[in-house]
Amino acid sequence: MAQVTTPGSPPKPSSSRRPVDSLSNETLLGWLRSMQLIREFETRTQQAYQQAKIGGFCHVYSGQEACAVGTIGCLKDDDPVITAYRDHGHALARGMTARACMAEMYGKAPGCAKGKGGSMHMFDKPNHLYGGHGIVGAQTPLGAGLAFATRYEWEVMGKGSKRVCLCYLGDGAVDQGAFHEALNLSALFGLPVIYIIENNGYSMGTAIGRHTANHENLIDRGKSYGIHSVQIDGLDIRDVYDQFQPVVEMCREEQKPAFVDLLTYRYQGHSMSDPQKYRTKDEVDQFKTKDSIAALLDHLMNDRGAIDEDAWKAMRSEIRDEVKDSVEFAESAEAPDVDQELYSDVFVFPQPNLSPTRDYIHGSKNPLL
Ligand SMILES: Cc1ncc(C[n+]2csc(CCOP(=O)(O)OP(=O)(O)O)c2C)c(N)n1
Ligand SMILES: [Mg+2]
Repeated sequence: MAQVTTPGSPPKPSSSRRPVDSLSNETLLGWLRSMQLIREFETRTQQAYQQAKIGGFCHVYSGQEACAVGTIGCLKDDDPVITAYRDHGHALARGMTARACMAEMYGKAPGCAKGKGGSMHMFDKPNHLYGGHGIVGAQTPLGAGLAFATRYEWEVMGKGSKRVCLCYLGDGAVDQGAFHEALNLSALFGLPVIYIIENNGYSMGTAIGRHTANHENLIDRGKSYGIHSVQIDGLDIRDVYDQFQPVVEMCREEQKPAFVDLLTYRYQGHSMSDPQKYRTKDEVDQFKTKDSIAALLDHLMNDRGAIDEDAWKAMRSEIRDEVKDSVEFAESAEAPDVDQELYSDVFVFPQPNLSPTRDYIHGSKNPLL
């Protein structure tokens, strides 16, 4: 059996007074709530999938919550974010409602992509989330493109201010050619994009040491393109903040890319149909002893005195209600209107004999007719 080799022991912030200590209790309680919301949401997602209410591929984020919440917690509201298919956590962390996210998975009309994308395609333009992408590594050139657009808008068109794009990918995506092309162009053009490898040690059932060379030094990939590269413990949200915030500031100010190897672990199988023969229960249990929600709760309770048992119980109960409501909402919501939606939001205009919407696409006359 292959041994998982992450998380390792990335460097910890050294000073006793840490940057995260200057943040308010309110901010850290917000992180706790957000992480617990994702955990609860994913539990319900699995239940709904097992009841065949959700179809298609579905990958849950349990265990990795500190990655999305901690890194998005360092952004401004209009910084673009793009990710792979394990995307429910990023969507919720970016501000999508549980209702829009759950309805999307149920394939219902009020879902964030009108029920046409499903679990792997969470899009939320008002919150600057550009997916949810199912092809491994495909979002990396798109992340470079988003960063190019922000820089062009600010520098050439004189609109808005400097922005940074977060482009998440799994450890499996670092073997893809498109990823290397994206890194090369980002360094060459000075694109403000941070490639965040959510390194959970596995690409489906293949341990990282079996799918990529020099896996213990992933940051060498970034460095080889002259890109500022750091490794961060993604299980500890306070470490994520302390080490990621300066990276965001550097990219924003200097308008150039960065690379982050964010060490994490997923508690559930790769997708909903994974017998997990490639790892032991002991290994999973060992990582659960370093659970990121438990660690933040411990800090807030015992170091800051910002929450007590009763308040934590109340927070969890409120979150349970919010997620339950999202499930009820998704179950009772309407499915998309097939006549209206099947051939809209597509790049290729439908054949005249296939769709009643052929004359007008997005309210405009179909130019092919
Ligand atoms: C180009 C491509 N090849 C193969 C697949 C099948 N596939 C789906 S997920 C996955 C594993 C990716 O693992 P990783 O990038 O580590 O992300 P994680 O699931 O761990 O979040 C593979 C190989 C795919 N979707 N796209
Ligand atoms: Mg992985």
